[in-house]
Amino acid sequence: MTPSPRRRRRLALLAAATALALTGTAPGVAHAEVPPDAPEQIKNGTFDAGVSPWFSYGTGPLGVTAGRLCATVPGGLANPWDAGIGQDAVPLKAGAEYELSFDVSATPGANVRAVVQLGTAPYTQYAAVDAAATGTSRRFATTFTASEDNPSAQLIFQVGGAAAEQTVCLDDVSLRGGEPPKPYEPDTGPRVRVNQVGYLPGGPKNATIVTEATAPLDWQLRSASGAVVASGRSTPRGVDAASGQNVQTVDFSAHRTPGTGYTLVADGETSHPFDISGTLYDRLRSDALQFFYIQRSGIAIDGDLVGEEYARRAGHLDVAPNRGDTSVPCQPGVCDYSLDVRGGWYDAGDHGKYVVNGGIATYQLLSTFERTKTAATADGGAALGDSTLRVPERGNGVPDVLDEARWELEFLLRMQVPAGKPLAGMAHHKIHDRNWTGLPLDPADDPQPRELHPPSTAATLNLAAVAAQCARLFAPYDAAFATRCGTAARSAYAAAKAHPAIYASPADSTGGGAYDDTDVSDEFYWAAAELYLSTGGAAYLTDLTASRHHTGAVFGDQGFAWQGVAALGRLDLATVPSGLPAADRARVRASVTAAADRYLEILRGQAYGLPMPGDANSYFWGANGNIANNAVVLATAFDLTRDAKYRDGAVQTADYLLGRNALNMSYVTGWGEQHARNQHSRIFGNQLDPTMPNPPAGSLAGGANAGLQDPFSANLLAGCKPMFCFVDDINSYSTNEVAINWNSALAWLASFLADQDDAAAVPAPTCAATYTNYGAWSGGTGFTAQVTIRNTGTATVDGWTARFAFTGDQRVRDAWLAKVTQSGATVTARNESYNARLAPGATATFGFNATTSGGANPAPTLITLNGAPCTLS
Ligand code: 9MR
Ligand code: 9MR
Repeated sequence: MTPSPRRRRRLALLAAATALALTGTAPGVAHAEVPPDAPEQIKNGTFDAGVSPWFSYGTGPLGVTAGRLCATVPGGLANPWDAGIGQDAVPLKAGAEYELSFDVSATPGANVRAVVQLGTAPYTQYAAVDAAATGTSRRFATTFTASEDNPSAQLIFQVGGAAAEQTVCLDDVSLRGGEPPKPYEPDTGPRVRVNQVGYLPGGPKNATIVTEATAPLDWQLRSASGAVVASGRSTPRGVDAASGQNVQTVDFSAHRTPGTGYTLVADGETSHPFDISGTLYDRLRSDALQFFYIQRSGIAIDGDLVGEEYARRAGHLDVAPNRGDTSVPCQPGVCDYSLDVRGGWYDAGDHGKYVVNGGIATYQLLSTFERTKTAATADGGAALGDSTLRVPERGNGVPDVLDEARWELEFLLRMQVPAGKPLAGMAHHKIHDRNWTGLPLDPADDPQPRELHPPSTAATLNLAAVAAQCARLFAPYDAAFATRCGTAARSAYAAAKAHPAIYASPADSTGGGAYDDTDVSDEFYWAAAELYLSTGGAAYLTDLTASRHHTGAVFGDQGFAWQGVAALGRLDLATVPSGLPAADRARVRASVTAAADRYLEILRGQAYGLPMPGDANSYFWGANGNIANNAVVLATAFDLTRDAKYRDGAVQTADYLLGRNALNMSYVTGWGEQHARNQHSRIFGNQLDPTMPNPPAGSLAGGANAGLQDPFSANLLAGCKPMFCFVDDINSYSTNEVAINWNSALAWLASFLADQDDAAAVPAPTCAATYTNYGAWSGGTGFTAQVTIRNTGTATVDGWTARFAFTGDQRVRDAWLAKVTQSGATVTARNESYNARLAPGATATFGFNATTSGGANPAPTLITLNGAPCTLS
């Protein structure tokens, strides 16, 4: 980093004041001349970018204090080299001249030996400086000529050997000389960029060629045997803003034949191989969902379920050295009680648990399930039923995705301030370690004290929203739990209204992330929407319609994430049946398709085909989650309209995530030829400790982030074009972390994609249906309803099954004119022998009595006949 004017002044003063300390003691080497503009070889020698890439051994943890790198060193070590602070990968050129210089202090005082050496035996020494360090920082220097080439030498400050414990601090460490360091060049493989997993037979098939050519190029699609099965000419697209590359695009959608091992050849390059198949995404759905079990806190991860490499002890159940989470106190001064906040998912690569981010992730798992009740292609939800995931709850009669969501819901409920305490009903913003821990670290080995942080309005509304979802979705499976969720949702919402502006501090980011947010109007909207959808309560309808978010622009170009959740409310109001007045509902739905149209426009403007603009502001921390969420909006527009262009947009988004991008990188572990596998994680620490696993298949990396907010990427990638601002290295937490909210977006999208099968042409409806509720019985314990279906096709239907789902705990008690069964909230009606045949234009009617304990009871928005959706009237 360029020194600030203030820092430059400080450097000049220091140089003048400490000239006497400048000594040249390189053994056996004549003093050399180093020109003033000689290149710097040390990375982050000013510590402006934090600790990375500096390491230490034999010392306390490294930290940056007042701009200097400091560590404590135990007294009484036998040798100088028994403790060290250093940097690897320092390049040396034989015969080149170098100047090594640095500021050092040691309190109370010690000898520090700076050595440039071979980092492994025989530790060949290229230069050394002995610095008598005292409590006052002084500058030392030496010059030397490198005796050999070494692309990866080590600079080490040997800090052991003093009798007393020391605090050693370094600053402005510099090694100037030799050749300018080579800029990092990622290996991006073949210049023809495809979805490395593959394409759906009836879906869009697009690729991008990186080329110097400006005129159209010939392309060939080859089968696994090498036979050319399709060919054509590419479309020049000029220089792509996001990548800075000159590119052309290929559209081979017309080739629909399933197969494995296809390649695309153009401009003398052969793409990574890919499949054309209608089952591509089936396992991605379960992989992406499986991530959550492996991230669980407070339960041993069972290797028999997910493979021995992922087996681990339960984390944070107060078994030493853990110091939480069964009775966690607040930060000093925040509260006078402790809470049992065991369970939940670890948020990301750290061991923190945050209500705000837990909220959106839980919402998306619940929404993945709820979609099975409202979307025609979800086909009644068999793929998301019980025993579809490898979780301990499989076989309990509850869909596994709900079991997984419940693991977090139970934690979120525990974060609510108990009755009788100040701010009762609010939710604590987060619970995490008092200080940051190093990597890797098995959760069960975390020795840090755990602390509850103050309640916040945002966290409280996240709890209200997902607890409300919980109330309606769990009602058919576990009435007691649903009731507990409903009670928590209402009390949290009331508490948030009573305390509408308690914000998490942006500065509260020691030992955990801040997740700060000072605009909670969107959280209010989302929570009111979910409560309305579950209860039908007029007060919630009043609140949500009064919110500026109800009619405002909630689907921005850059998508939505944990901080802006109005879109979650809007999506659910568009899809979940409710009593929203028809005109308002139509407007809500139109807002989703308008957003989807905008995302399609953006996608068509990007030569890599993603629904995200190409400027640096669109590549930010966790942008892959937002990109997936824009695909969720596209997918929802398809579910609402059955217009294939929206489905195609969602499918193309997957292309970007799975390899059709500037880096030729699949961002999903285990998927594609070249995939991210070193995401920042204390659990999946394989890159640092080979006995630990890589992230499991189906883990989504945060993705390219032009902000480069971690020192590793800041050093390595400075100046990168937005789409190149990513590195698959565990140190790069701002480009390459795992996180529950990114995987929940992937899981939702993957589930949608899996449901599209071959992505064949969408057939016109061949039935119409009416659902009539004849009203509640006196006492409100049940109601009577009737469904009429009409064959609007041209062929006779011989034998029919009609299906729809209730919103909450409604249960069919008895039925007539069809054989009616119910599983969860889903009702299946099969014809009787006397009404099995429906000639074109013919109708059949059946009716039922159902019980309910209350809550919203709207007419379903999806009724299918033999699996195909009917138009509703
Ligand atoms: O590991 C932490 C990661 O989960 C967070 O996203 C990130 C930002 O809050 O911080 C990481 O922790 C680093 C901390 O911020 C600074 N010291 C080094 C920590 C480990 O890389
Ligand atoms: O996803 C979060 C991103 O939007 C923020 O810009 C970033 C910095 O505040 O924090 C991200 O969240 C991290 C959290 O603070 C700590 N756990 C890891 C999360 C993912 O990196």
